[in-house]
Amino acid sequence: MNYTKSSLPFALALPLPLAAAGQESAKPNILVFIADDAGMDFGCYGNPNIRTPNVDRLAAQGLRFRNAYLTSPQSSPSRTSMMTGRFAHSIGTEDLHTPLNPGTQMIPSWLREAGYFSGSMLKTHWGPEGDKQFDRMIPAKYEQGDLNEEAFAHYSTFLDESRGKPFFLWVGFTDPHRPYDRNLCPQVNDPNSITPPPYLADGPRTREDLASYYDEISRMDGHIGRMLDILRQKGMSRNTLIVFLSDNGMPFPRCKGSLYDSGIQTPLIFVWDGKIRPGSEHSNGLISAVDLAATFLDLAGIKPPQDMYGKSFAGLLADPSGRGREAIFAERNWHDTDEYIRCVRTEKYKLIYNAYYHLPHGTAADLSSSPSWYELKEMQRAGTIRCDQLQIFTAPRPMVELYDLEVDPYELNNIADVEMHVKAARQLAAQLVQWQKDTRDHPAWQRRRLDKNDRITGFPLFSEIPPLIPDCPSPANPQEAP
Ligand SMILES: [Ca+2]
Repeated sequence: MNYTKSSLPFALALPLPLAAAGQESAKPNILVFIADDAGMDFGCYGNPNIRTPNVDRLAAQGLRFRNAYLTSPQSSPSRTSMMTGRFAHSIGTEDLHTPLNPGTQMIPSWLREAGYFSGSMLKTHWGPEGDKQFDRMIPAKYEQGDLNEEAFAHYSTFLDESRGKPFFLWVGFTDPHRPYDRNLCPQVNDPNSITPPPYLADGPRTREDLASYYDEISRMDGHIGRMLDILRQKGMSRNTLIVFLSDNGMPFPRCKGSLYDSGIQTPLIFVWDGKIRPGSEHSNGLISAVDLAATFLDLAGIKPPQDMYGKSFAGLLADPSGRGREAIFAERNWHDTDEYIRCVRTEKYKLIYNAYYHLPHGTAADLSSSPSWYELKEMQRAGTIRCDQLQIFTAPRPMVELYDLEVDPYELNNIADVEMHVKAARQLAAQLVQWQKDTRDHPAWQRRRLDKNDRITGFPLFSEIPPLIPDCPSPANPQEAP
């Protein structure tokens, strides 16, 4: 266990005594806002061009985690992992769209034992076995590009219904997931003010594509502001822990679906009036989303199950100077294209293992039909594409990638074969293998799914999710791990 004070009951770790909350319940309400495919593009995370006043205000009111990472750059694996405190491959949800298995508990099940009333609205992506663990599935939908009025009314009703009990409410926005329609979303971000990351094209179609993504983030930001106003008007803010994060990186080439930081780093903000110091920041070590479940259970006074991988970081809410994890782990599996990628990340290094190194990087279908993708392909045809931009189209690719994140934050310079880093690479590879053993990861050769889309053209090959093909022929000397 790595988190400072994480073995202590949360109340003992707080500098501000819970008694100060008067007659309020010691168990906080927990309100989670989760974006769908948002990267680090928020004003409070250093993007000077995007308009996110409400999320920025949350950061000013609470604790902003600088180094938080998801366990997968894909929606359903990431969400089921954070909801169960385990890695997706440990619970059989590692391939996109795979529903939770019967009997696998998520956060609301455990919280119910502590007297919580739970609800979920909008995107879930864990399947019916997850849905039924909530007391309420709150009706809400987008109409004409905006969240309908009924959504806010039902949200308000849920809050009223929860009175007398602590609540756990999960709000899964579908912004800024593709497809984008600029006519259906207020255009509040200027394409000309955007600087694309270096691995994308700096052209008009990519800038317009990024502006559409920014606009959907801004729309979600407005919805968050409105929901927080309703919470405040009901006088329920004081004992409510508000959490904001994303489920995977932005829906652009080399981001969502990749294990680069652009795929797995997430904004993570915790706000709790009177308990978390406004404007505080955690940057000492790393945070993994696999620890969210244990943290919420800790705050609710519940001991996490023994087989839960995640550990509580509740102690950091009171003392953000405490140490986070030394290393985080993440995985990428089938997502329109089959993959078996694993990574370990420390503060300095990231080591990535690509089992299918003979193939180009598998890209999610919504990205390989995006204007940003086509603009890169045009540059490739014209011979103007740079090597780092070409990387996702190249095969074979490296089996092992190693990046020095202190000098190469975009992970463009693979130093796996640079002698001065070989010792570190070996240590990280050993850590990765141990994690795979500890979490019962399957070997890469054990089973496959067919690709749904061509890896180079993005052309759809199948309309349905191809079947899992278990018991593939094993190699002569099968390795359990890389
Ligand atoms: Ca997503």
